[in-house]
Amino acid sequence: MDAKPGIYKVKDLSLAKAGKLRIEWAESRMPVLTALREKYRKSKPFKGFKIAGCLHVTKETAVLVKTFVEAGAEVSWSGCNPLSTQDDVAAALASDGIPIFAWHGMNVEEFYWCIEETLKFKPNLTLDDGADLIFTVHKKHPELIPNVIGGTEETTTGVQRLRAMAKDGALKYPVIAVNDAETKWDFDNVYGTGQSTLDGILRSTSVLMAGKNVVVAGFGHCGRGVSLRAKGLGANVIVTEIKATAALKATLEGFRVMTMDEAAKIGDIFITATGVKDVIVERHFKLMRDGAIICNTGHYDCEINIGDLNKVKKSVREVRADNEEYRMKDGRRIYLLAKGRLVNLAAAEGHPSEVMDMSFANQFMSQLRLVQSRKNGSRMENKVYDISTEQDQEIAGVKLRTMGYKIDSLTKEQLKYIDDYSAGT
Ligand code: RBV
Repeated sequence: MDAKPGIYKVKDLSLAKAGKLRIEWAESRMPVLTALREKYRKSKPFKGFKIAGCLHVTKETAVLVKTFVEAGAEVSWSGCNPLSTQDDVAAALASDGIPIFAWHGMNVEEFYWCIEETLKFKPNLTLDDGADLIFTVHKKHPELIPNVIGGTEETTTGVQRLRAMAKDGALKYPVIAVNDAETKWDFDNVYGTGQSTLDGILRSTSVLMAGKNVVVAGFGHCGRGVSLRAKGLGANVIVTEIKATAALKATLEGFRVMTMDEAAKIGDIFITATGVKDVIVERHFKLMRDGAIICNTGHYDCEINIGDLNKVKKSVREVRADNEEYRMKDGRRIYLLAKGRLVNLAAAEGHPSEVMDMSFANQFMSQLRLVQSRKNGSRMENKVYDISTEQDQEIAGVKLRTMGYKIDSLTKEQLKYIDDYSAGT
């Protein structure tokens, strides 16, 4: 471990060179974020503001962090999952003098220690993926709250919890729900999760997807993306759901819908994408075929009940990186990927840079909105804010342009027509 107290703690600083190359590669695929960097490099709107971030330390996140720094911010960063840190990227950030506390394979105590380290510089802004940082501020460091202008949240589960906090009056500063932006969840959650989840499964198993019964638990944005991509590789996709409308959508996309109790008997690969705990439990493990592969792509590692799996197992051994074979008492084998943590980040590299480009442009612009609200004295309430339609359209517009596409725009007459309620057939 390489560490400088209060400045960084990463696995191995000598990985910095490799990390820099990886970050450069991501940067070359992230034109929206780099355009924002160019735009604010001179004016430095974040000058004098400190951002504490808790978000997967990946090559894409590094591009975001460097963009904040170029725009004048002071940052301090931790990863938001014990298995998602890319150690070479963490080393590269540390060697650039960015306070970073993250390494792959940390335990839960170390995870919270890292968050605590990032809070020592008394941030004005928090940036979360999964809300662990903002929960720590609220529960353990209420003394920091008067200093905080607001925060942003990257993912579905985090936003859900923050909305619950706001409803109970427990949220003590404004938060912007980056996840709920159209340019985030209709892209990152669908195509990002779809591709990176299969990437994680393939890297840790190298199995043939064609012809497999792939059971996807949850048909939200993420589950839909995973289902579509698995189908594209020739899998027979089965969806399990608890929400009637989502299940109905899955059937009309051509997927079979059934309960997990039924699916457990026939699945070859199980992927949880629900945001809820105990989706696969003891009785399901008892029904599974020999050789079944199970993994999770939801934010927390509680969707597959690993305590239950340990209860019914006879032995366990690692057979490949991120792939553990659980042998049952009756001799069947079940393969658990990435210890039930998000397989796309733990066993692969997370979502591709092109899609994180839009998610992180939303992060940047939302943090900027919080700073500007402070500068112009407009008071934001202690609630969860959505990002604006204008921001979504701006980000999508820049993305399209950088991809080389042009679109039409409405004429004055067409605009008038849309609002004209006297017009009929
Ligand atoms: N996620 N980040 C990456 N490559 O940096 N990949 C996925 C990356 C985010 C994604 O936005 C999702 O909402 C969150 O991880 C789940 O923790």
